[in-house]
Amino acid sequence: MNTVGRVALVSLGLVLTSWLLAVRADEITPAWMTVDAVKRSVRLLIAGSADGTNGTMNFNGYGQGEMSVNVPLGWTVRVDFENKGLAALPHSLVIINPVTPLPIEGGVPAFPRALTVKLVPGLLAGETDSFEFVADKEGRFLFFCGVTGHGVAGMWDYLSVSKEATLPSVHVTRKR
Ligand SMILES: [Cu+2]
Repeated sequence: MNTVGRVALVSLGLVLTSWLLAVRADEITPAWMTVDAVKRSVRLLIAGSADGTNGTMNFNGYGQGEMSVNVPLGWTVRVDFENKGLAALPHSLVIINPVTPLPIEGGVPAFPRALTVKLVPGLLAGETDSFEFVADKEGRFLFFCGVTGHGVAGMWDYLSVSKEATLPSVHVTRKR
């Protein structure tokens, strides 16, 4: 096969792969999300290391971008984070821009105060922290663990903010 043919095949493969990934994202209504449509606020209970997924480096059992939380523009987002403590690794949470490459540790919050304490050392098993911010700009952001090496190992998921959304929703690419 010539080069043009190969490039065309690879491109087709990429298109098909992204299409399959897109249609595989199922909407779920998790118990860890509470919506107050009157106050335009959403509360997320985010567990670091919720199960064994991705070597326990996950949020609510999802890593490597398997979970996408979608929030309408202008809503208040409250995050109650807990390190569930599987494998006894420390974990933290910060909302960052989807930068390339991902930070080895830490991370610059995309919204003011959108991060837990002990961002790099991480919260220990059983420790909790909360933060709240207004999703006042559109875009695709990441839930990101700031502990050294965790984010690049896949401890991240998506947070999308859009004005098209009328209510918060959660989509996952893998059933648990
Ligand atoms: Cu972590």
